[in-house]
Amino acid sequence: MRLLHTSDWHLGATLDGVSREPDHARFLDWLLETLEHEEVDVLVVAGDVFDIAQPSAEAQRQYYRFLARAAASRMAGVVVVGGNHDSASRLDAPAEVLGSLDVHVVGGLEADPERWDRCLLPIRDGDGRVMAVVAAVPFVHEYRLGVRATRGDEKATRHELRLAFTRLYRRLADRASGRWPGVPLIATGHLTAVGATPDDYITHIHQVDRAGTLPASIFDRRFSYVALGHIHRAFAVGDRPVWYSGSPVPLRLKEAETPRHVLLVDIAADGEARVERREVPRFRDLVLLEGDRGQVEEGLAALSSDAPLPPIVYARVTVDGYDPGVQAALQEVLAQRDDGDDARPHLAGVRQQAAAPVAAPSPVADDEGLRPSLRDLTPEDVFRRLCADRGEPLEDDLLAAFRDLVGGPSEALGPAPEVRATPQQVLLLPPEPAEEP
Ligand SMILES: [Mn+2]
Repeated sequence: MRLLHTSDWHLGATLDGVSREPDHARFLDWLLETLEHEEVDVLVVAGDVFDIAQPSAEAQRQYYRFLARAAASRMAGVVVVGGNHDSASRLDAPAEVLGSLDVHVVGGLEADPERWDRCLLPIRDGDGRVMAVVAAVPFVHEYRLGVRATRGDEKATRHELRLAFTRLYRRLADRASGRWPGVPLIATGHLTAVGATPDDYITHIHQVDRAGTLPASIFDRRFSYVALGHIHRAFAVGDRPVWYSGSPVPLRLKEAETPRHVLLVDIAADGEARVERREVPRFRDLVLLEGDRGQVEEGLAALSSDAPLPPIVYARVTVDGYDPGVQAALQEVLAQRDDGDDARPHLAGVRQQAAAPVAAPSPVADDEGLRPSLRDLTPEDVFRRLCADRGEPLEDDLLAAFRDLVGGPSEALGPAPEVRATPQQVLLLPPEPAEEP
């Protein structure tokens, strides 16, 4: 039996205002061709189908159109589970209609273990024989498993979390092997397992385990293969047939640095799994231009790409002092290019960085000069950044007026240090791509 494992599509995603809809359209066309060409029996989508819990009509249309085409193919079935970005109930809503098309959706897990059997999906061949059973486990918050963070005893809580997941997968393996003896078992999951690197931007989707890593041992050994989602890079977890497929469309600059994959998995009748990475074609370049203003302008003028969609460009311009003309100058370089409107690169983010590090700490820049998440900032921090970006001196009476308006001094970070924005400290920051894998 042949399975194709993919995850983390994030349909509806944008990158600094640039819609990735054309990227996803091309990926889904390619995926359908690959499913056909490779004679795949089952497609498994391991969560984060959509980028946000309330996806646009356009993103939903893309999803349903794909499912309709997949259902019309020779495949025996499609399995879709919810990720941390998906709304479990929204994904589950059309489950019955989709089920009649052999598209099996499990958006969320019920709290009652008696109802977990819903996750067990027998995949039948043309003769109605069960080829394999998929234990379709979506993203599961620990409270669903009865795990609570106990303050002061992290080790015990972590142990409890691992135990809870181990029990979940063991129970599903018990039930599946009881009902369909001798049939290969496959599981899915949307969680953070060991093996991620800092470049993978792990987010801690479980409150009780800030280390964020679950070992491969939580997956019962009766599963021939475990298809994971959440981390956006393809790799095996330990030496078990437990894999992340990664995101097929690079959703941020870092992801564009490594090839994107789907995984083709052959499962023998005895349950032995053979995994092959299949590289997804590059539909668009995400480009970083670094240097002084002249170098970046030159780079932008000379930029070429053989990918079918126009590149998305980030610029990091080294400046001696804040240069208010950079953005406009780069836009002008773009306008001078002779590509048609459809082929012109998108300038997604322009950041200025001081040539020499500035000694005084500033709320504008964090340690690495990276843009902190908006949720780490107080309204006052944002106001200070705005003033700094615009070169407005932040006088005491202006600050007082601002505090008056928003109702007192900012609280989240305590009293902000007294800082006057000097040009060297100003960073024009590109909105970085989505925060979470
Ligand atoms: Mn994701």
